Amino acid sequence: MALTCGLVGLPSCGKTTIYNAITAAGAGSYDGSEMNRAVISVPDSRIQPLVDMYSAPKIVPATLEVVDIPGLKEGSTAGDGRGNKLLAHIKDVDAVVHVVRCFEDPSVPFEYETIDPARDVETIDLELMVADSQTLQNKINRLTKIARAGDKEAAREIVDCQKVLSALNDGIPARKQGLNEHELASVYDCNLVSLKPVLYVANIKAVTDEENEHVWALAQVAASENAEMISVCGQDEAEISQLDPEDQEEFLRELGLEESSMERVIRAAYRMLGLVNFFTAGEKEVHVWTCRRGDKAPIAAGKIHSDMQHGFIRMEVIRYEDLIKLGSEAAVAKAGKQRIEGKDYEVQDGDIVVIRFSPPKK
Ligand SMILES: Nc1nc2c(ncn2[C@@H]2O[C@H](COP(=O)(O)OP(=O)(O)O)[C@@H](O)[C@H]2O)c(=O)[nH]1
Ligand SMILES: [Mg+2]
Repeated sequence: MALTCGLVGLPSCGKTTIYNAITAAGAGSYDGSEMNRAVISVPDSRIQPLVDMYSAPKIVPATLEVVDIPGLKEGSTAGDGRGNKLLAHIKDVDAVVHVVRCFEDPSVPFEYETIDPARDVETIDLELMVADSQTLQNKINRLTKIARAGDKEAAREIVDCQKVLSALNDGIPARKQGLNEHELASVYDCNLVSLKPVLYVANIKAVTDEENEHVWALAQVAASENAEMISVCGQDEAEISQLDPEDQEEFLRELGLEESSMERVIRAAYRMLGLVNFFTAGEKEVHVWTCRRGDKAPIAAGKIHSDMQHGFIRMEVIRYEDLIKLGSEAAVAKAGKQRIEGKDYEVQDGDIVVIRFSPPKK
């Protein structure tokens, strides 16, 4: 159950190009109507030392799913069903990666005459908000009947939904409305697309463009909502992603990049979604698991198996750094650095865990 990042943006902003750069999928860029989907392994420099230490023959890395969602543009959510189908795909993602065209190239046709990141972001946001308005209105209509029958909870939810709806009508995406916990709970089942966290990607021609006016404009947009922006040389990096790993490193260095766009997107997605990696390690395999920062031990255990969550007894934890420093599990235990944690423990990035649980009775 990998988390999903959905690439959105105006036609010809470079979504498929960036998708290829991130996933090395080599998807065709010609016909914009296809939805592309790939699962990428999340690199983690701690895997190899663990594999060496346990002589594990198998590695299971954490994964992230990337979806290239085409077709969103001015007016696409109004009227016919096509826009709604698109939005269904956006509803499925955990995070939105909004690709914005920041390169000038008259030979690549675009929706508009000019390059204007703020306008492009607003255009896409408007489509998301139109869809969310419909979703909220439907919920309000449904709840109104229940509220009329005397349901107080429904009446309260209507108030929250109406507040969000009216801010949407004022042009404020749900993620920028500063919703409090109980307002969020009231709209939770609507799965609003304008509420999803956004990472902005400036698609640029060359690293030297990183400071061009368009990138700067997009950086302002991102800053205004405390979102992150990264710039990616879509075309170059899509080509590099097709090379052997060693060649990739060399070409990236030539471009002045330390990390590939895949690594940068993953890092940003991890920060945005508040994800941490924890491990199970043994002589059979080293397995990387992902949970949200703040998840308690039983929830994290549930990522491994639902029985481990429901029958959770305790979690035995050692820290990756301690294991590497001291050289073996036994040495870590001897140094008194193995911990026994209970139900309230919040799993930390770099924890190596063993779950003790009682299996369900047959
Ligand atoms: N010059 C230039 N062209 C690009 C760049 N990124 C993408 N393109 C081209 O722009 C066109 C549209 O890109 P595509 O990825 O298909 O856009 P999509 O419609 O958003 O999926 C393609 O012809 C790409 O080759 C770039 O950084 N520089
Ligand atoms: Mg495309």
